[in-house]
Amino acid sequence: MRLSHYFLPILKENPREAEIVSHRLMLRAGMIRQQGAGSFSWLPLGKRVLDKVNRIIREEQDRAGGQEIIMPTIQSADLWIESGRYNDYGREMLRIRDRQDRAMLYGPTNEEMVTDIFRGYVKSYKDLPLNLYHIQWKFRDEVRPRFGVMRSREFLMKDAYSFDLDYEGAKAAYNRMFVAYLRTFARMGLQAIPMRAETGPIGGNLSHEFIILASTGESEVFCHRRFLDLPVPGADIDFSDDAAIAGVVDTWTEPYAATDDMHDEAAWNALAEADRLSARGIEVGHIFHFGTKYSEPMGAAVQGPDGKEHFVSMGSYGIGPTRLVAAIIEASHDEAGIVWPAAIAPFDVALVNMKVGDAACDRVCADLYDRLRAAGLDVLYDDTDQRAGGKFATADLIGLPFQVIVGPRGVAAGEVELKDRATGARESLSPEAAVARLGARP
Ligand code: 5CA
Repeated sequence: MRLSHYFLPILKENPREAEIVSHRLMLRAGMIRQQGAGSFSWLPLGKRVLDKVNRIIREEQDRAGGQEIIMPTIQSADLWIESGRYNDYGREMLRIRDRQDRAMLYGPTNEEMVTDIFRGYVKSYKDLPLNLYHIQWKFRDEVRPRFGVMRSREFLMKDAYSFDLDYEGAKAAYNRMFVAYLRTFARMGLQAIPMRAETGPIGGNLSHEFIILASTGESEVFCHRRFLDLPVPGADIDFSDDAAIAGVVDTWTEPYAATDDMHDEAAWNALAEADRLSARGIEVGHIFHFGTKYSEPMGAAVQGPDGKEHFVSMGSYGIGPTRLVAAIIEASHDEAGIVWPAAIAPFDVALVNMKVGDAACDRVCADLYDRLRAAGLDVLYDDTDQRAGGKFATADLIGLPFQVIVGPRGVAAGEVELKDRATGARESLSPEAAVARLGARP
């Protein structure tokens, strides 16, 4: 992509409304635009990151046995009356009337709708286990939307729903999602810690939140330092091996970890002082097992091997991709701007032409642009007539993992400069060597 043609509305000044660094940097880097209280448009640079985040989420959901669907944002109140949640959900739910004066709502979550899909088709235990997920906009009329996309009213959620014959099956389904989450966040360069959690309006009695440690997090969290070194399973983990998956979950639930609502002072005090890690955290994922809470009132049952009808045992599993983008920035930035982990960077390389109009610089850049792309890299080519200082500031602000800087003096010597955004390390090398180096990266 040529920057001269790219819609990247960079802000020079710090926006006053932004209280935390991710919100400030997302506005400054032209990733998002606020449209109303807790409502944001995603501009091209932001949309690219969101797509990369969603792609990793999808790959890991699919690997763990999930099947992607897409359900509507607007739901009929009838389903929620059936489950008994319509009145309980409270003022966070946006209630709407259509032209026939039917009660509708903008979905804050989809347990009822997916249970309705299930009961319409699945009648036998032989069709289980089943896990259906979608990535769809949600609306929650939060009392205090704040921190940009971190706590907004309209936000994206990946919500998966599992259906099993009995508790044992449902627990195995829960475990698969647990392990899929460990992999999902690790692939994004994040250290996420699973913590026992309250279940709130979703319900049930088994639940974990996945928390990223960051000083701007909304909740206070307490955990054992051992979490920082626990291994995350590789891509070859066998999701059909219930015992192996349960083993991973045991390893990751054994050390102490709790958010402030579930904190147990006695257990905490029993830890050696040096093992205690108390910090602030951001909830990026939340998984729930709630058994027959929805299947029973909504009549979602299958015939078991015993010939009898059984209400299915269910769980739901959420990740907030829009919040995740902000959380990644909270975890990875410096004074100059964002430092994207390679897997979710909007482009791999910024190609900076320091002297547009200089025949030699233009030629080297055009050639590099083609060759880097031919090597499979996403390149943002700064071919604008901005001053060099401004170009460097933009490249640092938007945080692409590498910068290839092409200036007249270097070109005369047959060299360009390669800068690693995360470490700041710079090195001069030939254009060919730069292509070879960047193209060889995994
Ligand atoms: N149905 C269940 C799981 S699918 C559910 O709704 N869970 S949740 O309420 O915990 O939300 C799931 C995830 O959505 C959260 O972990 C968080 O990452 C994201 N999320 C929730 N509320 C917001 C919000 N107001 N703004 C941005 N992301 C949010």
